[in-house]
Amino acid sequence: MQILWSPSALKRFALLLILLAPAIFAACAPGGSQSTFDSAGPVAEDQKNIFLFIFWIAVIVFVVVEAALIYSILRFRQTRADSELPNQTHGNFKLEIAWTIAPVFILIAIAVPTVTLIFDQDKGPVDGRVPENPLEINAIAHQWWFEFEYPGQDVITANELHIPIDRAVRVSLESDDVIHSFWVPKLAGKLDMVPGQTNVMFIQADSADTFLGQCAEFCGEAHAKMRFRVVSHEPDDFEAWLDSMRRAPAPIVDNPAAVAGRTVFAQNCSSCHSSRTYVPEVAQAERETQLGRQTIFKKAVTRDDEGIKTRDGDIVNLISAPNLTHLAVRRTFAAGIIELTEENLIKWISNPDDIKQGNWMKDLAPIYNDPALELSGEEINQLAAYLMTLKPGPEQAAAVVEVDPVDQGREVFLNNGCSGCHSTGGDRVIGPGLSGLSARSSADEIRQSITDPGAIVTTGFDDGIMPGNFGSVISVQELNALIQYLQTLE
Ligand code: HEC
Ligand code: HEC
Ligand SMILES: [Cu+2]
Repeated sequence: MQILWSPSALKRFALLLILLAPAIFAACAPGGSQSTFDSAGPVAEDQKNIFLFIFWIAVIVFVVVEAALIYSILRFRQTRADSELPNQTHGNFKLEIAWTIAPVFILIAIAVPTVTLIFDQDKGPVDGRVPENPLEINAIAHQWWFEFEYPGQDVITANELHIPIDRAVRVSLESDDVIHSFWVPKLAGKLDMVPGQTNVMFIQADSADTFLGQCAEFCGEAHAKMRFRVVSHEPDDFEAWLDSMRRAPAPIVDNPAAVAGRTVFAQNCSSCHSSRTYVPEVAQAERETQLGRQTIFKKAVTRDDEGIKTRDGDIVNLISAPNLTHLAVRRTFAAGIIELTEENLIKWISNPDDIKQGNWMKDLAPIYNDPALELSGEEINQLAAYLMTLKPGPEQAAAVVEVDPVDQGREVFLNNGCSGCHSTGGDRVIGPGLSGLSARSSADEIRQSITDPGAIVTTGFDDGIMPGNFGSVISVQELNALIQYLQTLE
């Protein structure tokens, strides 16, 4: 210690601090993309103003106190002529009253506008006025990504929140696992996302722009890589975005890799990732589907060479996961940390840990734990090619082109993970091979096998393996097409 804090070491330390100061203060630069000083909406603006008000009061207090201190040090310092202690006084009634009362007034001056603003912002984003037509959003935090639901609109997305400008957005914050925090510095201060409790906050954007947001509460290994984007649009563009999210992707043409990738996806990815919430019924069932996945995940207790397991030793291979509907129109993925390109998707699927250490996909997806299921390089390329086709197709009007129901049925079969358990030939996979189905079952029996699999259980197979929710996630029209397709399997 002696050596470390010698006067010359102290001097060097001070010099180091001075040299580092610009780097430290750079964090306060108003131009930063997450700077609270560069507010972009009324909520953040009011919060910034109250901060600046308190800041300037603090500056005045600082200057007054330091000035008194420096004055006293200089004016009353000991000189050579002083050989005795100065007059000792105990207490100065007037001074003591003054420095007790002054802080009380300062605190009142700070508390009144602060508390008023807290109550005001609870009601609405502008002057405490209750907004007439706020946009309702549910934001649900997961380890380590964000789910965004537009209640009543049948739209759900992940990691990219789209909002209209100049309109109040009422965000209900929830969490599916641990405590997270929702923070878009340019739009509003942060608020915790707590499991089992809904916190509500308003945001509002002044201009069409993209704002960076992030989780601001330590929530586990990949917390630092849990980000999101808020994209604000002119009102018409926002409605167009909502509509586009409800349109099916265009059929894949002239892209054999993507067609193959769709089957690989159905077999290896669709258990955790929804990709069809453009169908209203699927969107309405999505939250429940996610909670179902999460229920399985919450049974996880141990980990060994084979993977993560329940108390009974069953492998856990499900968890709520980002909705990939129209993934290809997003700018980033893996919760806002990497640009969305085909190359980066290949990197992600090859080893998600290379991009985001700690993510649950790597730990739980069977393709990384069961050597028999490992994907080939070609399959990974096909998956990426397929994911890049996931974007809204042409407007409904243009899409009224007649589709062959058998073709549509084949799509429904591939898109719903049926092919993960059923071959279209005679082979038994997890469920029976479906060739010759029409010879053994009527259309109504097939319908019942799909919508209520427990009702008639095929001999030689266990009940309760085929998911029971297809009746709610496949629309009536799609179901008819699916049955027509299954009847063609010879
Ligand atoms: C066990 C469940 C599970 C399976 C199976 C699974 N994933 Fe994931 N996936 C996740 C989770 C959880 C995340 C979120 C990771 C994060 O950001 O922390 C994710 C993230 C992603 C993302 C980024 C999405 C976004 O919005 O940021 C893509 C793309 C993706 N997975 C593709 C796939 C593909 C392709 C497959 C099949 C080969 C697959 N996943 C299989 C759980 C799974
Ligand atoms: C997780 C695996 C799994 C998935 C996914 C799955 N099934 Fe099944 N399916 C089974 C099992 C197991 C059986 C046999 C037990 C039974 O009848 O419930 C079965 C039975 C059937 C039968 C009756 C077969 C017969 O020979 O009589 C039909 C038809 C069927 N499934 C269609 C579908 C369709 C269509 C889908 C996709 C929408 C689908 N299944 C998704 C596992 C699955
Ligand atoms: Cu978090």
